[in-house]
Amino acid sequence: MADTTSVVLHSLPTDSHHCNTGRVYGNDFADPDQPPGSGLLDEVADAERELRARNAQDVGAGDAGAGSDYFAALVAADQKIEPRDWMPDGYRATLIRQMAQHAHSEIIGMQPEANWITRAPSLKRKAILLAKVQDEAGHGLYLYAATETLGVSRDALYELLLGGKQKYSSIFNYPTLTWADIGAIGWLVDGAAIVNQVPLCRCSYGPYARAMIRICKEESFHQRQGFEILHTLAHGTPQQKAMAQDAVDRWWYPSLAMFGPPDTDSTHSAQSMAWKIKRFSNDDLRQRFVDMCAQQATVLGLTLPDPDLRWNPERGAYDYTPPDYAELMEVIRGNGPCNRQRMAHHRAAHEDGAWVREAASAYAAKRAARAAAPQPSELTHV
Ligand code: BYC
Repeated sequence: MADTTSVVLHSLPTDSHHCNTGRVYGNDFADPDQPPGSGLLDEVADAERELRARNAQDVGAGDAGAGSDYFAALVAADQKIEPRDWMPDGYRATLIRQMAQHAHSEIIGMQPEANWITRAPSLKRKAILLAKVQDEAGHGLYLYAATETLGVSRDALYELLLGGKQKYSSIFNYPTLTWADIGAIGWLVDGAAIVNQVPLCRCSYGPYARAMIRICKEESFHQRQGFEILHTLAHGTPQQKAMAQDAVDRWWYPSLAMFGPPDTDSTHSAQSMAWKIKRFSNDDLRQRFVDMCAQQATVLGLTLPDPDLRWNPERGAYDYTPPDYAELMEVIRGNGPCNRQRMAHHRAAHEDGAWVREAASAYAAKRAARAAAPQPSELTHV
């Protein structure tokens, strides 16, 4: 392997400890061994170009008679399945499950970060964090809207979440104990999220792929802000550096677990990959994330809490200690450190918001009634 660290360091602005320029970290980081334009954001741009090109060659609405043949042909040709197209029940159910879980994760994911809005260390940090948390709400809304195209209402999805019948990502069941956790979430959690989500820009279901392109562009900013918080702390006082290291130590393994169970235990991967919903397996994406973070940690001046992390020239990847999958399963089952707190908070927020929903419905009904009523000009002609 080339000495990537020196290349990474080389592109850091040497006189700036704010470190918010250059293409060194997060999703703009391209492997120096690869040609320019091979970073994660470049992949998003490629997926967007491909999507537009494919739209231009749209093959038209599915013929109900052709049914499964037409669906299979679309998937094989890397065309997008649209809501109007015939699709197998299992494909629809898988998408609803994954997309709803994804939407719920964005919304529940606002909680651990919102915990620090009132205690952000400066006005600038507060404004950035506010914007980020609002972005997460926006991502949830894009994803709920995309899921609704599959014939399920947002209210129904909310009920499934509140009733514990649908999940959200395990990662949001861990507490944010210090300000450095906001940096670690941005760097590691948003970093893991984007590694997982960039391939979803090429998902076979059109509304999901399109939502993911927009989300990935925004996630890139999220990861940068996390990296920058950690970089600032890691180059601050010894206490600040220790706080940053402690946050990375606590968030590393839960972030690795976000990619799901190992491939051998993944129940949905094979079918989801055959349908081109998922494009890579859980373990392949986890490896990609490890390789990305191992280099970025060096730039931060922090270490990843894995004594066995080392470059393996034969595999062309880092060897690493996998997360504790038994812990992942416990968290998924509802027994993580914050599961109950997150759901209780979400339930209370939902109930508190009832008056907003009622007011919005009353307003919509009033507008509809007004639109249906005869206009004054029509009355004068009678
Ligand atoms: N947490 O067969 P598998 C964000 C479940 S939010 C909980 O491999 P699949 C952000 C899985 O559902 C990012 N459950 O499943 C927001 C399945 O259970 P069921 C969220 C998990 O679907 C705010 C079972 O385990 N990202 O970025 O093929 C602030 C077996 O797994 C988890 C997404 O949602 C987990 N970690 O693959 C900051 C991405 N892992 O349903 C950041 C979209 C597995 O059979 N989702 N399970 O009962 C995916 O890409 C896939 O669903 C997964 C799992 C890779 C997560």
